[in-house]
Amino acid sequence: MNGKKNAIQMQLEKDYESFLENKVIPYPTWQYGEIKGTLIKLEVEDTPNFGDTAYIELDSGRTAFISVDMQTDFCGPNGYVDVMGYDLSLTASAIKPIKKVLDTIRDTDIQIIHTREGHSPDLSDAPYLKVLRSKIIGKGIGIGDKPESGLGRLLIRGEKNWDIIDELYPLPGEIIIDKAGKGAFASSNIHLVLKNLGITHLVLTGITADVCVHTIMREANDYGYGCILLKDATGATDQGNCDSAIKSIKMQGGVFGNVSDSDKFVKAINEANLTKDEKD
Ligand code: C5J
Repeated sequence: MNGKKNAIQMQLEKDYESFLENKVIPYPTWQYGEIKGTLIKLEVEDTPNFGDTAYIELDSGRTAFISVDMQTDFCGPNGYVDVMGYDLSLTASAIKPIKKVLDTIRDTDIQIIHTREGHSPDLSDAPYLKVLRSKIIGKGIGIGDKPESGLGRLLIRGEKNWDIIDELYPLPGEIIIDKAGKGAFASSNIHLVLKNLGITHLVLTGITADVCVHTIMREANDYGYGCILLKDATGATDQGNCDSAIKSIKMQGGVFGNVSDSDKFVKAINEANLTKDEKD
C-alpha cells in the first residue's frame, strides 16, 4: 500500500479526533447518506474503557429494535426453559423493560422486529443432536415433546408455548422472524429483511443473553450492523452467564458493539422528539 490515505482511513481519523473531544460515536452519514428519520444520541456504558461513558448516534429511520425469542418456551410455565429446571424469574425479568421500550417506540419510525426460535413438527429443520441433548436434560421431555400439563410440543412452530408471550405480542405491522437456530442470520431471512428496510443499527433485547441474543449480536456485528444491547431488557438461565455475556460485549472497547439500558434508550428517544410515524 502506498502512503496515500483512502477515504475510509481519512474518515476514521476525523471521527477518532472528534470522539476524543465529544465522546460521540457518530452516525456514519459518509457511508449511509443523510439522516433519514431523526438523529438519536444514546448513552452507552464502559466505552471505550470500563467506567467510561460515551454516546452513539442512531438514525431512527435506519434503526431496528429487536425483541429476541420472548416466547413462553423461554420465560413461561411449562415451557422449554421451565422443563429444563431453570429459574424462570431470570428470563422473565426482561419482560417489563421490553414492554416499556415498546410503549415508547411504537408509532415512531423505528422498525420493530420480534424473533421466535422453533422447528417444524417433523423436526426436519432441527439439528438432531440439539434435540437429543434437550431430551437428556429434560429427563425424557425435550424439543418436540409435550410436557405433562404443558401447552404443547416444546419449541415446535404453531404451538402456544412456542409463541410470543401475550404481554409482548407483536402488533400488526411489526415484523416477526421465525428462525430454526440460536442465531438468525444463518437460519432465517432476517438479513434480507434488514437490507430491504435499509437498517444500519440494531437495538437488541430479549432472551437469552448468552445464547440467542449473543449469537444474533455477533452475527450482526460481523455483517457490519451497529449493535447495542439494552442490558436490563435481557436475561439468561444463569445470572453469571448473563453478566459475562454483557461484559464480553464491552471488552476490546466494544468487541460486539455497545451496551446501554432501557431507561437510557427511552430518555434518548424522548430527547430526540421523534415524530409519529406517518406510514399508515
Ligand atoms: C436458548 C434462546 N437459550 N432463545 N434459546 O436455547 O436463547
